[in-house]
Amino acid sequence: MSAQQPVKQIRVSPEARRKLEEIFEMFDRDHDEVLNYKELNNLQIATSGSPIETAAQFAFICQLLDQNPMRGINFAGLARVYLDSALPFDADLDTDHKKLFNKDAASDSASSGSETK
Ligand SMILES: [Ca+2]
Repeated sequence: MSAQQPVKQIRVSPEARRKLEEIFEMFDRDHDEVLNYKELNNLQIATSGSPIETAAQFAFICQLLDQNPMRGINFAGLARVYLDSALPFDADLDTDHKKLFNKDAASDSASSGSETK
């Protein structure tokens, strides 16, 4: 038994990967494959309702994810935000994905009059 396993790559199920890709593409507005401060901030506001307050905070997040703050967070970095339990983020991929893409389900009411099969 080894004392400690190095954290290299986290496991991402196909479903989680699809959700991550949808979220990433939605917020990577300039399609440069990284989420910069502004883009990650938009994601943060859309999911948690509160912004990343300072560029320093963004830089700190980048450091936690082994990302370059001058560029931003790439797909692997975003995956770690949601799926790496060693990191101090409490974001839930399914919850956030629903918030972003499934607005109907979030405010599901008893009426199902217009539902199609
Ligand atoms: Ca970008």
